[in-house]
Amino acid sequence: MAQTAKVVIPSTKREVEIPTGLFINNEFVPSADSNELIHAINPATEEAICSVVAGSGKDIDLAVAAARKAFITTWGKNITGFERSRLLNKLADLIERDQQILAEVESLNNGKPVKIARDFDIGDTIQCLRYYAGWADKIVGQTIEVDNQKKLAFTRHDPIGVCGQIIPWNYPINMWAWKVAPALACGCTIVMKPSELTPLTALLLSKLIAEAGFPPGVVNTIPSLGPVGGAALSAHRDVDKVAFTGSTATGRKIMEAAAKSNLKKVSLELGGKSPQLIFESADLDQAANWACLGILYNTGQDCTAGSRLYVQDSIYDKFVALLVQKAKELVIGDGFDEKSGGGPVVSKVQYDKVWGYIEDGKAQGAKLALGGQKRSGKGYFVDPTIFTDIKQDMNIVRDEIFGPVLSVGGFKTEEEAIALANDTTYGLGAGLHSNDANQCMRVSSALEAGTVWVNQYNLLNNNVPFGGKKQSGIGRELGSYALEEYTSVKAVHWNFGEKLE
Ligand code: TXE
Repeated sequence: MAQTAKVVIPSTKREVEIPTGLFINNEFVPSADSNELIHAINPATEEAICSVVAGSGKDIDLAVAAARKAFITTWGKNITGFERSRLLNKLADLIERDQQILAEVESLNNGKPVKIARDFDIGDTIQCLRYYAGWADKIVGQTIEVDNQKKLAFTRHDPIGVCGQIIPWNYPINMWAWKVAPALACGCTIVMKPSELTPLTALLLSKLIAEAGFPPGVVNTIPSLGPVGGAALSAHRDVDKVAFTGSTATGRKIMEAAAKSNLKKVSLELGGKSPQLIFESADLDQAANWACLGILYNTGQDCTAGSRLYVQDSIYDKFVALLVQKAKELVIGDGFDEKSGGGPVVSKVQYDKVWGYIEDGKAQGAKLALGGQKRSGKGYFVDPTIFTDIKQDMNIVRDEIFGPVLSVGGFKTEEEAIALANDTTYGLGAGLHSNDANQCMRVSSALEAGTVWVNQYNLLNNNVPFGGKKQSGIGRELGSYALEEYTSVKAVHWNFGEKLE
């Protein structure tokens, strides 16, 4: 097939040339042994955008070999932190140059509004690359006193090696940056597998990798089906680490494949069923704004989506009315329509999954306070949906839905609120709203989650760690903590005076 596809952006009629091959050694190439294609779909119209090569297990082998060669020749320990920093900054500059085009292609393939992709997803991506560019020349070990007359020990934080990175479709560019930036800063090389649902921007970013001047093989990109390319990477014996964001079910498979192959290091950022608690002292108007952002941002396709909301009984009715009023204001529509605050869900599979849960909620006796009606016409649109009168054992309360569906329940006491919030197998995010500082401290300490938001929700910073407890994951991304995921500590014991008799 052709090595590029010409894609027309619906709003501007701009023609964008998208590479459609596998990216190995800074070149776009066909598959070594397969004719399979991945068909990218616009979820707002259900129309095909273009097709790209679907990599095979053999292609993963070739990409891993390229990454290994780069690791031991041009990258790894053969390049200074200063140079890695320069290249990361250069990449950030190129992404900034192409910010609008990348946002348009992201919107086309994922459905999210262009302005959100541009200002938030890609704005954050540029900052993430620059943040880790800052770290690249500051990755240092320790000198440890052993016997200052005769011996010394020191540590080196070596790059861990070749990293397999498997990312999802909800923030295709952003998840790419969260994985690529710390890995490159630490001196690792990469085989990236984007989601088969949203491969296009990863291919455009790969083009920028070559333009920035990264040596061939440092970053390789293999769009592929999960059970093919993702499974091959997780089971590969020459991959030193696999970093994954996606479902808990797939995370389990990846960890198993890592254990059964070469015990590669694994970091997992998985699903969630995050609670938001609204206490009676809270600023209700603000709390309602944050609660809406918590569940409706990215049409609920967010691993920290605050999908369970518990409200203190004394303010329950008032707060639910406020919440419904605010949630109604969000316009879900085509990502190229300026009025849209949210887009469709990403795929038919996701659409059917979300509607399956809405039907479950109705059948299991939850009360619909908003939404719950399908639209006619094309596109995988789901309007904001709020259920009240929930019970803890309902499917909508227990399972990750990954759509704009909120379950609201009540509580009397702080203890009850904490117990309800922690009653889940997940532990990714949690939020609380209260104007009682002591209560904020007590509750934030008791919530079982990797991230707790107090009087806000869902906002992250590149310099603050992010990750999960319980079945929401292992390891941390962002901040200085992510550097630990991509380095291996070597202790060197040095004898300069002790004689062995
Ligand atoms: O996820 P998968 P799916 C949740 C969300 C969603 C559900 C299913 O609830 O509804 O997962 O989505 C790759 N070995 N999240 O099916 O399968 C796959 O190709 C290795 C939460 O899309 O986890 C893709 O690149 N890799 C989440 C990536 O895994 C495999 C974001 C994610 O897909 C593989 C996305 C395998 N056997 C979904 N099978 C979050 N935490 O933000 C698939 N993959």
